[in-house]
Formats: sequence, structure tokens, C-alpha cells
Amino acid sequence: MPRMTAADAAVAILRLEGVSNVFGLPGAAINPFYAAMRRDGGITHTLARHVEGASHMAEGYTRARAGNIGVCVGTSGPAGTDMVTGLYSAAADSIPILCITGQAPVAKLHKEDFQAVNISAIAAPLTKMAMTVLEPAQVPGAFQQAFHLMRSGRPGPVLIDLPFDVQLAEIDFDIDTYQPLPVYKPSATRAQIAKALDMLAAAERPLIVAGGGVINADAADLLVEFAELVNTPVVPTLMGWGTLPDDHPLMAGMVGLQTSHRYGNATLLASDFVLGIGNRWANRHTGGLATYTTGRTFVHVDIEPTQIGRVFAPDYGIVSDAGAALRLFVEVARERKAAGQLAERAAWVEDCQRRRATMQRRTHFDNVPIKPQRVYEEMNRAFGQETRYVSTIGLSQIAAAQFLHVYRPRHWINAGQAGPLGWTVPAALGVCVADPDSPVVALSGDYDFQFMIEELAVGAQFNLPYIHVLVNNAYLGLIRQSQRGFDMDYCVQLSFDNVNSPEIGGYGVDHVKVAEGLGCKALRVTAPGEIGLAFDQAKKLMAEYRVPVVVEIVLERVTNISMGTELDNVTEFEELAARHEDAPTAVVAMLD
Ligand SMILES: Cc1ncc(C[n+]2csc(CCOP(=O)(O)OP(=O)(O)O)c2C)c(N)n1
Ligand SMILES: [Mg+2]
Repeated sequence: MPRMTAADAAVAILRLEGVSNVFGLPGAAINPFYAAMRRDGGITHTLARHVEGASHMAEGYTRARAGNIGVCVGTSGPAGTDMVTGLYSAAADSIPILCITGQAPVAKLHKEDFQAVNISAIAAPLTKMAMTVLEPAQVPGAFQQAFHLMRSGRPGPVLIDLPFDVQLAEIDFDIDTYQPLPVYKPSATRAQIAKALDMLAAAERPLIVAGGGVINADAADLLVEFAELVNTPVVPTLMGWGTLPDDHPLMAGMVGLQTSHRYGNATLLASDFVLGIGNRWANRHTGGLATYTTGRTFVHVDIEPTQIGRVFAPDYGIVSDAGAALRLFVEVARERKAAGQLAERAAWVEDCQRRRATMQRRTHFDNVPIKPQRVYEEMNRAFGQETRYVSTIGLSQIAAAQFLHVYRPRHWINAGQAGPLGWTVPAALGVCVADPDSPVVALSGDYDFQFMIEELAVGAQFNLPYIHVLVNNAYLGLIRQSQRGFDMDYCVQLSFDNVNSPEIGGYGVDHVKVAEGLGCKALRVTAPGEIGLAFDQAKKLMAEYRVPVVVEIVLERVTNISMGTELDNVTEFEELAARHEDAPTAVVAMLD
């Protein structure tokens, strides 16, 4: 039997499970693992500047391509605790990442050894498995199980913690006969699908809600095929945005309190039946449950049995992988169509389209300082359908979801549930590593950008070019807006007079200088007419220098973005679009 260190076995398994990239940074307690990676030679390592950054890079890497699993590696103690936010973000959005940490030697774990922390206990509630491997011979099994769990059922992260002596210990391990464990994904039965279709057939104004589970199952094509067969409009959730292209005639708009469209909410409220597939009824999507559910019937399809009924009791629940369910939905719907048994629904579809063409928000403003709405209009003009957008949280993200367009799955890569500030730069870098060929455009508010700004150096060092649109209002904008309810503007200002950059007029941090200092290119825009030109210039700089290019857009300090407490109670702070010129890049032309 071949003998090798447990660390060598771990690296060999990573390779056999399809890992070719890892994100991380070494420390003494994880050096045996790094030595094994070096001996192997087949894994590309991206050196993060902050361990939390490595964990978000891993998440971006997973989310860019079906089948990818991002791996982040750090040493013992603070490296593991730094990655806890990454585990939370991945768990909250059902994204598998594998987090590998070094640890003090087994015999020292209870002796308060230097940087020994019980990371598997800390990570337990955020992971599908968090294990400090105490026996070297268990290392292969731990890794095999990790991949099985990450890929099975509801996807999510795993942490494996490797004590120093465990990594170095020699074990017997036969790489040649290693086999990944089978993946478990429950599948709906025909009878269940037929029943759900009967319920849909009985409805007059049905909708499909498509969640991130459709993307995780790589089943967007099936979703579109099914929606077309039954001629039923689709509401993508924030995590499911891109499952149906925004210009599809069955796109009904997004629903929710913040990241939503006026026509999406109106259509949901006008519906009498909702078929949710691979979604979680997130509270930013539903708002108050009475408003969301009263007067309509629900079917919920989810891969995780205990998700059915968690938020509210659906009229019917089906436990299934979204892809497996959609394959059957398509099959049974095709048979019913051939038998002339499907409802026609043209009037309802037209109704939804009419709302789309009339209930738009205004984006075309010529103000200086720039109003944020105009930025998204210019982004729609400048960036094509192949663009992958990356963002986390803030007024910037909320407005982006209201105004940008997404045409493909995995082209809106957003920390939808956890929304950790600082996620955007590293996640965008992970996406660039996974897909160097697609244009990547990240979007941050100034605070999100400042959180993990140092990761820009990783993009410069490893030549990971992308465009980072930075909308700067020198405010914790979303929190400023929510403080209106407390009648205060307290601890949310990011503005100050920068003694080195008086020309930026009290907006505080000189992001252009910082980005340049980290080895990136950066441009600043202060007038709406310059935004498009800056994007063109950024594309050229990116191609020439192969580094991240930051386009900072200086916004007006205070803009309130549409949001509310209930689907029927979203406050509009700006004048609405009245004619096409008010929302010139809307996918459906505004009917005056
Ligand atoms: C780690 C973390 N702390 C706090 C928050 C709460 N939070 C959400 S948005 C926000 C302000 C974001 O400001 P900025 O990035 O400038 O975006 P803006 O809303 O101004 O567009 C804060 C503090 C968070 N999401 N994550
Ligand atoms: Mg801000």
C-alpha cells in the first residue's frame, strides 16, 4: 500500500474531487499542507491579503460555474475565525465551500497552545460538517465525506481542521482506487408533479417563483422550457435572478421589499397561485406573510425536506432537487400539451407584460452630483449580456437589483442572505479565477469597498482583471436611510476632509489613490455624461494592464431608494417614469 503523509492524501483527494484552485494564506500550523500542495504541483494557489477574503474568493469561485467547489485554506487560530463570515455567507446562500485550517498538535489542544482555538465548535452551526481530525488515518474519509456532503441535498460549506501532527503523520492510502462517494439528491415522483400541475391548471393567474436552487441544480434551461410549456410568468428571487433572461416575455419581475420591481410586486399581488421551486420564501422577498399569502395557493418544491413549511405552510410540498423536479414538470407538461389539456393563459401573461411596460421607475436624471439611478442606466448601456455582476449589500445593491438586467444564470452573483460588507472585492476575484473569459463587473458602495480594499492587491498580483463600479455617497447609505425611522443620522457618515486630497471635496477616502497604491487602475467620475466614457476607458485599461480597474462614481450624498415594509407598501422617493425617456434602458419599452 502506498505510504504518504495525511496532508499528501488530502491534497491527492482534492485533485481527484476536481479541485484545481485554492485561495488562502499559510501560517506555521498549516505548512505541512502547503508542503503537500507544493509537492503535488497541480493546484493553483491565490494568496489572499486577509483570510476572510480567501473565504469569499472561494464562494465567488463556486458560484461562477456549475460543479465548482471553492476551497479556502488558513492556519490555526485567527485564520479560522476570520473565515467564519465566509462560512456563514456560503451557508446562508446554500453554496458549498471547503474551508481547511491548520491546528495545534493533538496532544496540545487542551493546553491553550499558541493559536489553538476550537474552530470546529465555532464553525459547527454554519457548516454541514466541521471536524477537527484527530486520527491521521481518518483524513481521507473526512475529505471524502466533505465532498459528499457539500454536493448532496441542500449544498453548503464544510470545515476540516487538521492538527499539525495529523498532517505530518504517515498513512496508507491508495490514490489509484479512490472513488468519490455517490451524491444524494432527492427526486419528486410523477404523482407529485402531476398533482402540482393539477393545482397550477386549476389556477387562473399562476406564477412560478424560481429560486437559487434552480441555479444550484444547473436547471435554468429546464425552468424556461417548463414556464414556456405552461405559459406561466416567472418571478426570479434575488438568488434565482438570471434563471430566466430579463428580456423573456414570461419574466414577471422580482418581488420583495427592496430588491424588487414595482411590476413584480403588483403581479404577485394579482396572482392566485404560486409554484415555488428551489426558493426559501426569504423575508426580504415575502415581506409580511399575510400580504404575501392571502388569496393565493402555494406549492413549494425544495431539496431539503425541513424547508417545507419552515416559513409558512404551503398547500402542497414536494421534496426534490429543482433539476429533477423540472425534468418531470417538463415531461408531464409536454404530455398534457400534446393531449390539449393545458390552459392557454394569454390574457394573464399580457396583463403581467402590461404592468411591466407601465410600472417603471425613473433612471434618467442629469443631476450633478450624480443620482445613483443614472449609474445603472449607464451600466445597462455599457455592459453586455455576457457580463457577470458581483455585489453584496447596501443601497448600491438594492438599486442594482431594481435597475440592472441579468440574462443568464450565475451572472448575478450576490451575497443575498448574509450580505457581509467586504464580500464584493474578494468574491469578484474568485469569479475571475473561475472564469477568466467573461467580463466581470463588481458593484460596491464606498463602505463595502473599504471593508476589504486590500484584496485589490491580489487582483493586481495575480492579473485578475475586472471592473469595479464604486458608487460613493460617503455614507453608510442603507443604514442612513433606515435611521430615518429613528429620526437620526448617527454614526453613518463616511465624509471627512482628507488632508492629502482636498480636491475630493470632503468625501473622505481617496479611493483612486488607494486603488493605485495597491497596483490597480482607477478613474473618478463626477458628471453623468462622463460615466459611459469612463466605462469605455476602464475596459481599455483592463485589457492593457490586466489588473482590476476601479471606476469611482461620486454620487449625491443623500438618495433614498425605493423600499417598504409590505409588498403593497413600498415607498417611492423619486418621481416615477412617465415616458420611455425616463427609463431608456428598461428591457420592456415604457408605454407612455
Ligand atoms: C459586516 C457588516 N456590518 C454591517 C452591515 C450592515 N450594513 C448593511 S449596508 C451598510 C452600509 C453600506 O454602505 P455602503 O457600502 O457605502 O453602501 P450604500 O448603502 O451607501 O450604497 C451596513 C453598515 C453589514 N451588512 N455587514
Ligand atoms: Mg455608501
